[in-house]
Formats: sequence, structure tokens, C-alpha cells
Amino acid sequence: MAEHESLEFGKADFVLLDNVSLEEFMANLKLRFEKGRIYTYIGEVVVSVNPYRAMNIYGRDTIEQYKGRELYERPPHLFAIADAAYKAMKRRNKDTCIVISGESGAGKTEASKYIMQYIAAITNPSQRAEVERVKNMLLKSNCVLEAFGNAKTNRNDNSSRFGKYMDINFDFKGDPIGGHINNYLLEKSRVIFQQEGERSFHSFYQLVKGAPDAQLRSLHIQRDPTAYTYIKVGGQIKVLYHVQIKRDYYGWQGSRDLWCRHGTAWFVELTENSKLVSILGDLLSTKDENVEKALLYRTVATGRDVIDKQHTHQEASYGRDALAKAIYERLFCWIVGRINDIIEVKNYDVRVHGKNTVIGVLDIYGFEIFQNNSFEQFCINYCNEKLQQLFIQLVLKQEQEEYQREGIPWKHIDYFNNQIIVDLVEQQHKGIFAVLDEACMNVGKVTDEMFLQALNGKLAKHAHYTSRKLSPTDKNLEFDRDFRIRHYAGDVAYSVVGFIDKNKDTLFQDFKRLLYNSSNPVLKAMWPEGKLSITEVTKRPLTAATLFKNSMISLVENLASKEPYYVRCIKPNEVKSPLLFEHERCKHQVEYLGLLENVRVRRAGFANRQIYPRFLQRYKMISEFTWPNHDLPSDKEAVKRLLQGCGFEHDVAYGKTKVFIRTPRTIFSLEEQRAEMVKRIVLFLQKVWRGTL
Ligand code: AD9
Ligand code: MG
Repeated sequence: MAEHESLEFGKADFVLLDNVSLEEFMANLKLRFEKGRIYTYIGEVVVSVNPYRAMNIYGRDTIEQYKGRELYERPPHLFAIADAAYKAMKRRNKDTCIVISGESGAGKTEASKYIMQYIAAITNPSQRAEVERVKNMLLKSNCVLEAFGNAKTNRNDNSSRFGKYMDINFDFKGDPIGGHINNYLLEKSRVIFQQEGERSFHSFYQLVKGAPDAQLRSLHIQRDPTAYTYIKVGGQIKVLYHVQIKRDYYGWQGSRDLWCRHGTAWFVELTENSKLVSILGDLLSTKDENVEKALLYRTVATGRDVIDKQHTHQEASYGRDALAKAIYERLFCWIVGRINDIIEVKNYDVRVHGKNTVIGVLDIYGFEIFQNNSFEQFCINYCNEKLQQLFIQLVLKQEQEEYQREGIPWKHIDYFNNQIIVDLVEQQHKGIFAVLDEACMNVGKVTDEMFLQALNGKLAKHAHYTSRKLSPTDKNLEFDRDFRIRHYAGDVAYSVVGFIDKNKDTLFQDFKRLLYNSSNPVLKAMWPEGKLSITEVTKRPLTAATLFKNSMISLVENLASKEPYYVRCIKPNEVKSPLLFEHERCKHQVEYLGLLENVRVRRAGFANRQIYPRFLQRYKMISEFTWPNHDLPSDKEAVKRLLQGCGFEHDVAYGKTKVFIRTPRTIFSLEEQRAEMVKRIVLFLQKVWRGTL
């Protein structure tokens, strides 16, 4: 395994540690980080430590070194895992996925981009124009999505505020022919509010700083971002990437200036000020008086009558903010939809071209803890629990269960199973989402405090839940406001303030109607529900929590149906330093990611397994006992005979239905022998055909 790498850089695979202990693991991780080796394997899992500096390891020459190679032939790298996923897809016609996890700022988004770049670089050797177009779009879509979906937080200057799962479709030649992006819950509350030290989405600053004068004028926007409360609450309007901003702006503006229109409607802070109302009317392509009416009144049905009820000041502010958030969210989904229209697979005929296979790349918001954690952090952290659960299921649990099932001698390796926390959040009737939904269903005024009380009532005994009420001496929690979850990655105190509103996610029907009646066809199309009149609106929409939960469940199902490859990202320090390896922080991550358990399972386990008939089908030509057919009593016996003949007896175990191979090197060697034999067989057959034999 990567023996060519000198030991001066530590062990390239944690499986090779002399002793599998946390101390040795950490020592190896640190040594490698300090030597600039940011990637290390655990078998086929890549552990990555954020270098916080530009590394010269992603260029064309490096790509060439990894192309088509086996994992252990080269030093650990993302490219190797991308190549492995690609090869598995191509060789075995299997859908694969690459799941990138780790906390906020650990390097997931950067990793996903390098993986995409690698895949783009190694495909389409014949330079087909259509494939080039698709690749180009796939890569470019990143820039747009980051502009609209990423923001500076106190954890990460370029933090993903949405989850992203991208499928890349390949044709039978292994070239990308299209793709599809699924986006998950954008943190839209950021549009109207940011914690101190944070910013709104990049797109705002890119627009005010990067757009030409004429465009800003047409959008009625001032060059000075401090003029807008919405984007300066976090106090961080100073643009960090000043140089980059113009370029970034040009990255997305070309697509259509319409985007800016929508994206910026809410630059205008709505007040009763008639000038601002008319600007808004212009940007939304609606009549001024309709804008004003939607902002100040609400149409309600009382019995058979429909009346206009004037908003209180508070209701009007609430409505304005909800409108701003909703416009941005729909804009974001619309952008994703547009990208999908462009990249979706077209004109592919399965009958002609065979099955098209997929590599999925998942880059989602990482686990995060802020000073103040709200509904959004709750959803984000729940999402990370789900991914950790998937990892446990696929890497730690199923693996061990399979050894047992197959009758392979096996000493169980213990690990913390976070299913209990997943249940705490998502369980029907009892979970936190269910309690929240129930609170939101109640007619009459339900407050966040009442929701907290309901939680305390239902979850008092849960080992991972606590509140000040249940633990009165805990001064870190506010009495009538906070609950705490003991997550797999650490304790987080959530403030319930805003949970009910954010979950209900109400946008007055008046706004939907307003936008549906816009003369701008794109805006209109974004608001189909606006078609309904007030008396027709009866169905309560699903809550934000339920929608998110459902989307997470189907995401996990989708990932589980593919062959997964993992990148586990570690954040070395809190200060974005390229030099600092904060021991405790890193240790904590290694522990909660379950990396040590991963090494143990892997080390005691087997890198590869195949059912006997499939194994024979692939390798039977390398043994005289099995080629072209065997006469042994079973395929299992035949495989035994074959492996004995090759001298691999010591490296394998025979299960009930599968053969298990301990080290990848054995598979590698079998592959080499197979390739050699196939070549010889082909030559032989050619001679037979030519009659020269
Ligand atoms: V979050 O959950 O979206 O908040 P990520 O995505 O895990 O988070 P990201 O990839 O955005 O983190 O990385 C954070 C920053 O670390 C980047 O903006 C880079 O400045 C830095 N980084 C991460 N990976 C690399 C790398 N391979 N090389 C150089 C890196 N810098
Ligand atoms: Mg990210």
C-alpha cells in the first residue's frame, strides 16, 4: 500500500499503523499534516485535513499520475478516490457516489470541486463537442450556485448555506452526458438577518460591487452596501475577496440580467415610502398600488365574506421579511432548475447506447455550532446526523453483519451508533420535528415557549436531550428558551426563538397572488400557487421541518442504493491557519467521525468480497483448474483451487456465498494476471481465426 511513499511522511493508510490507538492515529495525522500530506487512507476512505493554503497537487500533471491507476499505486489523494468511483462505475456498470462529510470549514466544498475537475479532466478523450459542453456546464454551475448559496459565517468565509447533491450521468463509453442537481434547504433567513461577524449571500455584495453603473441604475441599487439593512446586519459588509468579487460577479451575470432583478428585489427595504414601493413595482413588474396593498393588507375570508384587513406594524414587517426570503429562495430554486434544464441528459437512447450510469457527489453544509443556534442549525446538524448514520450503516454495521452472516470468524468492534439521535429528531409522533409540527398545527396562538414545554414534557427522559428546566443548575442554557442536544459531534444549545415561524414558513397568500400576477413571465411561473383565490386556499402546506425530513430520508435512500466512496474532512484549527494542528480539536473530530473504529473494522476485515460465481467468471482464465470450465463439486471449491494455485491462500477467507480478500494487492495481482491472460487468449483466437495456428 503506497509503499513508495517514504515513512518520513508517516503511514499513507491508517490501516498500517503498528497499534490502532487514538494516540498513534493522531500522531500519524499530525505528522502527515505537518509534512504537507493532507490526505491519508483508511482502506478506500480518504481522510482529508484542510491545509488552509494553496497546494500544488491539483494540476494537470497530478491528474495524469492518477488516471486509471489503482488506489494504492500512488500517494493518497482525492483524485484516487474519484478514479476508483469512476472505474467501479465503468467496469461494473454500477452507480456510485462520493459522500463528503466533515464539519463547517473542513474542506468539503473544495474537495467536491477537485473531484468534479478530475472527472472532467479524465473523460471525453475524443473531445466530443456535446460532452465538452456538458462538462463545461457542470463545472461552471458551481460558480453560480456558490454566489447565491454560500456566505461568510463565523465558521467559514465561504460556507455552503444549502445542501447539494449532484448526479453526473455517463454514457456507455464513460463520458459525461449530463447531470442533475438536487438542492436542500437553503438557509433563507440569512437574507434578512446575519449574526454578528457574518454576511448575507455572496451574490448581494458581488452585485453592488461588481455590476456596471448602468445595470445598478436599472435596478435602482446604490453602490454602497451600507445603505441596505438586510445585508449589513452582520456588520461584515467589508468585502473580503475584493479582487475576486468582480470576477465572481461576471461569473453569473452573463446568464441573464433577469437574475439580478429577482435577486435584488429586496434590496429595497420596503416601507410605506411611495418611492420605494414604486421601485418594487418596477422590479417585480406589477402595479405599484398592488405592491402597496399586499404589503399593508391581508385578504381574509370570514364565512362567506372576503375582506381586506390592515396589518399591524408587526405583521407588515413580518410579511415584508417573509416576502424577501421567499423571493430569494424561489430565485435560488429557479437557478438550480435552469441549470438542470441545461445539463439534463438529452437524446439518450438506452436501446442504442446501453444503460447510462451515474456518479453522485454530495457536498452538504457541515455540522456547526454558533453562539446562537436556531432552526437552521438544527436542520443542518440533523442532516449531518443522517449522513453519519449512513456511514455507520454502510461502513461499520453492514460490514460486520456480513462477516457474521457468511460465517467468517469475527470479533465484534464496538462503535457509537447515533441512530438514537436521528430518532430523537425524526421519529414519528415522538421526535422533535413531530412535536414542532404538532405545535404548528394548533389553532390559536402557539408560542415558541409552549413548544419548548411540549418538548420537555415528551423528551425529559431522553439521554441526548436536556433543557434548563430539566437540568436547572445548567447555567449555559436559558431557562425559557434553550434546549440542548447531545449530537454525535458535540453538544449544541438551540434557542427555540423563531422555531414555530420558521417551521410554518408562512407567506401571506396576498404576496403569492401579487407575484403570480406579475407581467414578467418568469416571476409568474415561480408562483403557481398565486393562482388560487382566497376561498380556494384550504390545504395547509407541509411544514419546513417535514419537507426537510422527507428530503433527507430520500437522499439517504438514494445514496444507499449506490456504491459509496467516502471523504472525511477534518478542520485542523479554528483560525484558518495553515500551520496550526490543534490537537484536541482534531482528536475530537477523529473520535466523532468514528475513524478509529473504521480502521479497526477495516484492518480486521477484508478489502474485497465477491460471490463465488462472479469471482470465477472474472478470473477463471488464470487457472488451469477453472478454465474454461471446472469439474469441481462447487464454485466455492473451484475458487479455493484457483486461489491456492496462485499462492493467495493466506490472504483470503471463504464465506458461505462469498470469497473475502484481505488486501487490495491481491485483487490487483489477480487483475494483472487476468489482463495478461485475456491478451494471450485474444492473440490465440486471432491466430485461430486467421488459420495460422
Ligand atoms: V461548510 O460546511 O460549507 O461551512 P466546507 O464546505 O467543509 O464548509 P470549504 O470547502 O468551504 O469547507 O473550505 C473552507 C476553506 O478552507 C476554503 O474556502 C479554503 O480557503 C480552505 N480549503 C479547504 N480545502 C482546501 C484545499 N484542499 N486546499 C486549499 C482549502 N485550501
Ligand atoms: Mg461547503
